[in-house]
Amino acid sequence: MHTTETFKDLLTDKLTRNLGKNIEEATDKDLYYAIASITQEEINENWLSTRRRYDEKNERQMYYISMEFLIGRLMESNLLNCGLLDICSETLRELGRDPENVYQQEADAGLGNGGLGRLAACFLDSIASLQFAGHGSGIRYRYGLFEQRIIHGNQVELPDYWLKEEYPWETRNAEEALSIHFGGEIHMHKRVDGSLEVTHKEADEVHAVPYDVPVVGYNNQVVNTLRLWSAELPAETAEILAESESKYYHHLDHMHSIEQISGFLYPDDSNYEGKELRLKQQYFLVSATIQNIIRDFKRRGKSSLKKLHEKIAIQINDTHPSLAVPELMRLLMDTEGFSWDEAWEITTKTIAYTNHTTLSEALEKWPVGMMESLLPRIFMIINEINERFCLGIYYDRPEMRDLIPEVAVIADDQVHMARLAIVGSFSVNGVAKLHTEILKKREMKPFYELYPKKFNNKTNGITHRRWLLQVNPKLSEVITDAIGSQWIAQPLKLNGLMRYSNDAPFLEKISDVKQHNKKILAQLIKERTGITVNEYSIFDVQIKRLHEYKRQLLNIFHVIYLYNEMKENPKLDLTPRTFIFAAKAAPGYHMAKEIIKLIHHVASVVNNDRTIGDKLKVIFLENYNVSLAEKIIPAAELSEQISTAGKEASGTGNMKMMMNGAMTVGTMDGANIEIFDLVGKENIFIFGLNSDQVHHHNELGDYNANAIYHTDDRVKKILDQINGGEFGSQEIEFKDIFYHILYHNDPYYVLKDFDSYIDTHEVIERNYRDQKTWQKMSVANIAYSGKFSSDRTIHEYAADIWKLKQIR
Ligand code: 26V
Repeated sequence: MHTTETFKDLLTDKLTRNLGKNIEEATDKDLYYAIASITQEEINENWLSTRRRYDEKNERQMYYISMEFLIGRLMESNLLNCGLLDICSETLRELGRDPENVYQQEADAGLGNGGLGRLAACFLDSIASLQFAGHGSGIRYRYGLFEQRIIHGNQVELPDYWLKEEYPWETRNAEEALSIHFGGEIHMHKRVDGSLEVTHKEADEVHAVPYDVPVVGYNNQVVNTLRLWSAELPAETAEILAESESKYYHHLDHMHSIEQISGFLYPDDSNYEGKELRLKQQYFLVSATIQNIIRDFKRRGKSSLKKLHEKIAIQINDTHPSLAVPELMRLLMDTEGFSWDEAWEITTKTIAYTNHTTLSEALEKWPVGMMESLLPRIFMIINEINERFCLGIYYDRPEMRDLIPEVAVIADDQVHMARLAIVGSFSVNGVAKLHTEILKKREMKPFYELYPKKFNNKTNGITHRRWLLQVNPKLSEVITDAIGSQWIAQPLKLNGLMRYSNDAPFLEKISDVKQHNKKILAQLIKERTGITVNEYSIFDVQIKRLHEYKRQLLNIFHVIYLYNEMKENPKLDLTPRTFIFAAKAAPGYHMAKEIIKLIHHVASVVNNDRTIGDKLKVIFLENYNVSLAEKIIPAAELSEQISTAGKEASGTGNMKMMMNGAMTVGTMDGANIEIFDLVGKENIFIFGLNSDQVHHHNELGDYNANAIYHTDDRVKKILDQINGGEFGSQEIEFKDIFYHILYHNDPYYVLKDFDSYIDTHEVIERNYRDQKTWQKMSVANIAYSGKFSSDRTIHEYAADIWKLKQIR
């Protein structure tokens, strides 16, 4: 156990030995690297012993393959999980340094777009904290998700070169590099025993070099691994190319094109584009991971590969890594000598698939021609999978013959990746109850009929260690003072807080913490935007990627509505509100960028109107990422989860804000439904169409946005203001939004839900005025949030899909 004295000694020692500096001379960056090095030393011992333990006991292991791991900063969570966070922060304060400033020296690892990537990061934390043998496998992108700047209301994207300075948490393991092959020709040769020998000629070779990042369990000495692969030119290729000068430029060219493979993260999570580089990335990740799994399995030397599925489970995060199916087949057949049937049995007992969206725009399909020339052997195998699958239906399920074109893995000259993932796996799961039901009853209906047992639900979760304990230490303390610290290991115990829902001093404490967090956020807003917000106003928060279906537009319409009301009736007794937005738009997503611009222009009108004062403020915080979320969430009072019902698979921001005592205003969508089921209708604000209603309107085509425009004066006024340049100027107008709503018939039902949304916000306002009631609601939300710890989710995956035991 450390004291601030012993920790200070450690720091002094590190600084002298590594930098030749003393503590007084050390910059925040020096301190950051010194603390990282101290932490890494703590971690290394456990890392080694964890690996040894898994090998010796031949423990069953799980590999989570994901194109995204949105891990954010690691220093605080590593310190927390090693039991050093408090002592480290205290030491820094004793030295007259602000721990925040030191921890902020770390680059925020933005290796993901949003929910899907952050979920993968939360899962790794829970897997290690619950002592499961599970690892992550991803890509070490040199550029993470772009940095967002707003210039005159327009989003501008800057490259995120997060590896500019040394990243202290990674270890390069070049000796474990693997070769990946692209292009070339496949030659088949029949051996004397009748088996096929497959050789791959003239292929381009790429090296996959692993960089390992430790995943530290909470207080339990477990350290798992997140292995991130980097694409490099193989040394031998470099030598050949270096032979002559004429080849030198060719060499550089070739090297650049190879390094592109792990060059950047694709930033568009709303619209799938069939870009060859993205396909290369996917195969690169999958091939490196599967080769690595087989190598590890053999190195352990405990059982035959025929039993791979008894020792290994592979979870694929969405369809992005679904080439794992043909790649595992390829390796088992071409290198390990298994027959098709043997290989298929092993593969389909090893791989499990999670679906994260039903939006058709995001469904991955690769042109047959591209797949065939880039991955000739993989394409042959997919073809064979498809033929056997279609024949199977034809003969075994004749009643489904008509459906073959709808379910075929290869159809209309494209490879349908979700179909490949379903056919090639033993488990298909959705990420919230409603989402899984929609998969079974609608989107994947024929597959559900074919394989009812494969389908299952795993409602998402978030790590309460980062999203409560770490980001909201004051709230954590109040909770622990009331119910003890057991909730940290068993988050369901948070429900013990219900005993205090009528305890006035306790409610007071909860509200003091929120006020404190709001004050801190208000300071950050002031620093970053120059705007002073009323610390006692309602902090109404919508933070997530910008998508039409998430309906940031509905939120800003509410703002405009309130503004109009105030202008009409300046004496209106409105409870002051601060609307807080943060969102990145995909660089090529025009409508999303228009909505960001509209939010800014409405903000500038509202914020600068003296008659409004601090009754209404609209804040847009730039460059939403994990670190910014960590600052906003503890201060949130209202959590906007207002997607068109049926569109948001789960949502996880909803869980984070609930856990920090915010109330949800939301539709019956994704995990909102499960929040509703837990807290009851008196502790959540639900509005709008439900998913069945949305579905029926879509089916019948009976929705008429134009009719609402002509009958609801409030709506007409808002749309006309937008169209008429009221927010903006002659040059800046929002005609596209106007036309989109009226001439494309408002595909996300913004106008349809407007009335109910406005009414609900009036209810919210009345509730907020009764602070006692509001605080009680807040406590209920915290108390029931334990279900949304990713520990619960991981227990379910481990029991139902991965069949992992906790290692004691
Ligand atoms: C799709 C694509 C398409 C091609 C290019 C890059 C890219 C990157 C990501 C995606 C996936 C979009 C799906 C997604 O992020 N789903 C979200 O998953 C969360 C975790 O399960 C869930 O909470 C959100 O509701 C869901 O939208």
